[in-house]
Amino acid sequence: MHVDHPVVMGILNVTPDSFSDGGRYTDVEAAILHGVELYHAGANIVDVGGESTRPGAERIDADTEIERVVPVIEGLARAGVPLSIDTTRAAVATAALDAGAAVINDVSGGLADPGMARVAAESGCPWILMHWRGHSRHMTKMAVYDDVVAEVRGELLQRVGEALSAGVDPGQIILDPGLGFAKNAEHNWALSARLDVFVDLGYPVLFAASRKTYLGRLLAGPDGTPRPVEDREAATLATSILAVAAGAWGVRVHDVTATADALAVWRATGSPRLQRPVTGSVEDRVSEKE
Ligand code: PMM
Repeated sequence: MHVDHPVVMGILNVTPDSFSDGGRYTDVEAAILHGVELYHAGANIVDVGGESTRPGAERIDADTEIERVVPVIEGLARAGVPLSIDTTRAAVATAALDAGAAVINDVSGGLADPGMARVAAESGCPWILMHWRGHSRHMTKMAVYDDVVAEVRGELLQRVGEALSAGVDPGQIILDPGLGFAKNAEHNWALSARLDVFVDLGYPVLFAASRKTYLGRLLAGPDGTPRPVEDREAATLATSILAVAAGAWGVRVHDVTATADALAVWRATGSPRLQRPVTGSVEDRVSEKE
């Protein structure tokens, strides 16, 4: 599958309880319609997920997950929409690939299900390996690091090593630092600031901050109430542009229309090639003008 960089991955959660769009697209027809809308708005890939990964979420069984995602994937594949399957389970990935998905988006980076590496190796499809330390129910207490950037990098490289020894081709691998997964706001900001460390590993990097809790906290009102999910879009766009400017291969977002506009601006500036070092202080420039 070839797509232009940067890739826009549109989020389609067919779950009753995801934090942003949960409950909106549980109806198959409505979900297909929304997936087609995301594609026409500029998504290069639509990411279909049937299990919520919000902090504290309870797990569902594999059959329920398959029942949620397969009819939606079949409908969208028929409409010609390129698809990824957001799952940590090999059985769900297999069913989704059979139904027409082209990419595995595994938030556990292969850790949750030892069968996932074989599915990826046998299918040869792109495999997004996200940094993860445990299922959502337990992940908050796993957010402990001395040096979050170094540790996430090291743990991701371990996942890459395991994938390669299972026969996955390096060309299949996409990395994701996993914002919000066993990470608090401070960890997310540290990772966002050093995306170059992940880009330098040589694999495409996916950045997925869209509407996440740490943006809500950053934009909290004077009484400390986090900004509601639906009012985090401007902040999301800022994170997306910073990520692609730092070399990210793609962004995973809810609002594809707004993201496509922001990326058009980024492309029009020719960034980052037009950047040049700043010489002299602002004061010097002002006095030059006088
Ligand atoms: N986050 C969520 C779900 N899937 N996949 C990847 N690769 N990276 C992420 O950070 C990620 C993901 C949770 O957010 P959602 O409820 O908006 O889907």
